[in-house]
Amino acid sequence: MNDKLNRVFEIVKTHNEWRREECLNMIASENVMSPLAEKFFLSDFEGRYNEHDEETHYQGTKYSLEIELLTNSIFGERFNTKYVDSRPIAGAIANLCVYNAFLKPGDIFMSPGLTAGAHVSSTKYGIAGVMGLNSIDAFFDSEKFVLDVDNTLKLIEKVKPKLIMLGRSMFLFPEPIRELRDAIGDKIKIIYDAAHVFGLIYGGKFQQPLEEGADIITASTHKTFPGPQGGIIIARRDLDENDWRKIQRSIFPGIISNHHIHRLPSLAITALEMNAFGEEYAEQTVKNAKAFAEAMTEFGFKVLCEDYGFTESHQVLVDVREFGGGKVVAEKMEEVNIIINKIAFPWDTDKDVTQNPSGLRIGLQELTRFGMKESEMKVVAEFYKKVLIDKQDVKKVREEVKEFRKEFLEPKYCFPVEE
Ligand code: DSN
Repeated sequence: MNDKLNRVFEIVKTHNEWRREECLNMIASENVMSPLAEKFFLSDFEGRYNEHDEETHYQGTKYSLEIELLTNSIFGERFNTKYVDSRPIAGAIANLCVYNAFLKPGDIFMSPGLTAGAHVSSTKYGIAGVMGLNSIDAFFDSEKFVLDVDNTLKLIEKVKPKLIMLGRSMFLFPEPIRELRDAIGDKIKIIYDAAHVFGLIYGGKFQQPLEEGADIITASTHKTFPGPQGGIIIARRDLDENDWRKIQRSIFPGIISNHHIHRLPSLAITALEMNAFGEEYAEQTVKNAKAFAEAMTEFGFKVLCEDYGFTESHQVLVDVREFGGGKVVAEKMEEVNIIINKIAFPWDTDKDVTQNPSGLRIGLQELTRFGMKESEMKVVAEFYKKVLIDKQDVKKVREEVKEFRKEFLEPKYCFPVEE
């Protein structure tokens, strides 16, 4: 067989075995779909087009339109709104579509700021910068790890942003949406980037942004919400019809031509599974994050926000400067098949984000999905201790990790697959 073709097969097989069977996957932005959602991920929709505004512009689209509308309706029922659009092909693209709907080059908007956890798309380094937007960082309380409302309100008064972006990629505690909304009135739009916590929100175990005063949620559909990779935009039910039209125009013909229809059956299946199991899954995820943070603290690690209960989300943040910094430690942990990523904390600089920042951002949503509970969190934390504090032999710990993972190979909180 052609060597390169052979290598393609090998890469996929080896990767699948490694990440699905031998690793503890703890990247806070990742997850796996259910077996049923995976089964329906590949279909003829994969190669088809359905560009549309109010009208479809291709023939052969009756089922692709139906699956899109059905998917939207499931989310619409959950969030009590008719304003759902599942066409954005990524969370960052959902942000782009919203920015493009409401802002023009030079406009000022407010976002959390990179080292306070903003997604790169909301900073000058990402989509906001590419669009020529002027993104001003809100103030952040780096002890409590929440937005500093008083100073941010003063800043809002001074710079008069056209839009406020809340929600973070480093995200421990809810945003003070209600406080902001009450203080600023309804003239400035509040957008909530729910990408990381979307599954927790869907499961009713994190704040409910639309009920608390946000106008629009953008999200990706594959983090704590364990669906296919993609994005979604959901607006409050009483959003001005014109504003929703601006968003939809921004989606098509603005930003997206075709919208990767093949992911929608899996997205719909995941949403239905989340209707059935999402509350339990979200609750266990947060419990596991807290249990993991406690175990890490007991083993001597500097876990952030101990005085505030460590976390209300799927994430745990650990200051690992004493072990060489976030990059060094994340690479070290990969040697034992524990997959995590480095993260910059508020006292780091923007440059540190890609260099060697202070911390680790550890997500517990995927281990939870495979059935781990609080008691397993202690075992997982102990692997960190063995590597970083006890400096045990890496090969030995890797074998222990693989052995431990073998007990947790089936995703839970999902429908069975009928053969
Ligand atoms: N950059 C991703 C994260 O890991 O948070 C989100 O897109």
